[in-house]
Amino acid sequence: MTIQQEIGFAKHLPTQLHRKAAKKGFDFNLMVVGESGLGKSTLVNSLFMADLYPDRRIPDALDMGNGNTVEVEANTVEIDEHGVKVRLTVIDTPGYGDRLNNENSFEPIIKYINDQYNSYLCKESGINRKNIVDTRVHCVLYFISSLGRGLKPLDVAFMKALQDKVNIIPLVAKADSLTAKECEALKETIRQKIADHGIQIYDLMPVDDDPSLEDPEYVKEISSLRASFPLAVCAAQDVQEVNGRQIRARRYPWGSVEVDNEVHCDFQKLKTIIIHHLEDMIERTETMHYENYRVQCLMNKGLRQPDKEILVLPSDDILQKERELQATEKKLREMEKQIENMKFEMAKQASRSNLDSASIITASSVEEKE
Ligand SMILES: Nc1nc2c(ncn2[C@@H]2O[C@H](COP(=O)(O)OP(=O)(O)OP(=O)(O)O)[C@@H](O)[C@H]2O)c(=O)[nH]1
Ligand SMILES: [Mg+2]
Repeated sequence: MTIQQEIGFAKHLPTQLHRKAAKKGFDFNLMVVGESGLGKSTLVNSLFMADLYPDRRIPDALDMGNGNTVEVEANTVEIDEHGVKVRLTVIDTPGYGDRLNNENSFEPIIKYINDQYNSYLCKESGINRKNIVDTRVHCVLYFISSLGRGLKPLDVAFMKALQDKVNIIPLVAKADSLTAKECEALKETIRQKIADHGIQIYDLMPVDDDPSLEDPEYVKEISSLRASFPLAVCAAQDVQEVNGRQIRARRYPWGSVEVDNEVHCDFQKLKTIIIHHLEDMIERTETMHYENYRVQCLMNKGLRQPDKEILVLPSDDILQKERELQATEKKLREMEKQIENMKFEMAKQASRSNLDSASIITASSVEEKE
């Protein structure tokens, strides 16, 4: 694999994490959510798969039946860059919005996210906690239509349902259908709506309170990325020849939209965020979102009434397994105690027999002297 084909995880991880990750490897799970036909499957394929497998033909959305994603589908690729192992899982979800009643569109997505927290919680309370594969969703790319006038009520409802569970990065999909001016206006409307509805989106790692303490390059990068939210993306799977260069582009009769060209869309910025802020997203998932879930679960197990909206109870067989694990752990602890007791008894006996032989020796030496 040549340098250009690398995704860049290794280069941007702090040395400490680099060394740790190099040894163990770590998981990063990225989910795409949004209305049907906005280009979710195409984007995730362009984002990583084509980089990793330049020679592999990734089926076009139209090659696969009618192209729709019909169920939550997770694909994992193992990336090894300069000894840093990343297990990257991309979770593609079915688009919503094309039904009259979209009430249940949330269900499979929220269920998937909760199920991963739940299984992590169960594994964490089991005996073997060392090699847990982390399937928790660390980031959701939320696709907003470029044809609308901002956020639809369903977008608002969806993002509100997700905001306490995952880091959301909002995207304007198929940005190639907008002029630069239209794109900026739509971004502004979306930013305004997000603020009006109090929706929590992923806030890039904050710079130090005193920006002069930070690396000026870093401060510049964060400010530029923040100002670009929601990122306007377009995607294409096919590699085209544009001006003698092989690039991913959408070709139109009047010209080409280059996916990786920063002037044409924010695709590169999205890649930068995922790569540079991966560690931060993993940490926030652990310390904020998973912690919320864990606390809710604990409260639900008897202390308080469950929060109906957030909680999905562990299923009966998972609870049963958890009970079995706890029983095994208890037995092990009892056995350990018994072994400790036996050791103690043996040591006591040994010291007693030592004492006895010592007193015999002393007695016999007294006799000898006499
Ligand atoms: N103009 C334009 N078309 C795109 C873009 N990305 C994808 N498409 C096209 O849009 C259509 C739908 O793309 P998909 O990737 O299947 O969309 P999806 O969001 O996964 O759809 P569902 O699986 O039904 O939710 C395909 O014909 C793509 O070629 C884009 O950035 N711009
Ligand atoms: Mg799809």
